[in-house]
Amino acid sequence: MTPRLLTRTLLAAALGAGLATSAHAGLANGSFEDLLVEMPGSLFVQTAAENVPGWMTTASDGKIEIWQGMGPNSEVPEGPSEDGSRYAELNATQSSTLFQDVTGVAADAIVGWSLAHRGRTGEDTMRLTITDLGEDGVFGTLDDEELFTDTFTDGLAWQQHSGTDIVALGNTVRFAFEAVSTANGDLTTGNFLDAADFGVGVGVPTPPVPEPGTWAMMLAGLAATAGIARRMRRA
Ligand SMILES: [Ca+2]
Ligand SMILES: [Ca+2]
Ligand SMILES: [Ca+2]
Repeated sequence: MTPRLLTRTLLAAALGAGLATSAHAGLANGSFEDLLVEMPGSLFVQTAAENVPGWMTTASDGKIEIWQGMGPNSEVPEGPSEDGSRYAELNATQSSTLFQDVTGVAADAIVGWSLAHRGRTGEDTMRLTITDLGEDGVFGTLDDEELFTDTFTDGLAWQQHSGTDIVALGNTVRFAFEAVSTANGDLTTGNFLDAADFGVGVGVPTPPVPEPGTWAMMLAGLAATAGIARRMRRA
């Protein structure tokens, strides 16, 4: 390996270690970035759930509402997304539940969840409910067991919420979001949701990213390595 290649390889390894993510994602399209309809120039779209991969709704018209942020310097009062460029509003046109049914979580596995939530015109409140569907795998029957439920009230800034200590029962699990209240009193306008995830390893604090000082030391070390290699080559 040439000195230059060695330096490059070490640098790539250092950067890779800093960027690695480890969370196992149980949700599909939890950040709402994947969308099968165009939304050129539009702020939001109310579209059939099948156009939003991974997600389902109890709304009788089957519609899910997806918004796209305009970036951190948005002129739009509703503002940018928390993750990527898109997010969802709970309730497109009617009060309903936005959900995913997750399979393949082993019995006794410790699972966690995370999400980002904010209000649209002021403080909005949403509820997250995680339900084991029981042996019949059907929601709303007697063998259902609620594993977790909580409400979150947030203002106009995105807030991260997470939890880590849910014990799975080994059946299909429903991960469900509902609007509880909105600042303007209309349940169909408010409660923005982004960056939702659920599964083993989700919600656990990620290993600390090296401090800027550490990076500087690592880069100085690499530069020294390259310098030694250059001197060796000249010798
Ligand atoms: Ca997103
Ligand atoms: Ca709406
Ligand atoms: Ca059931």
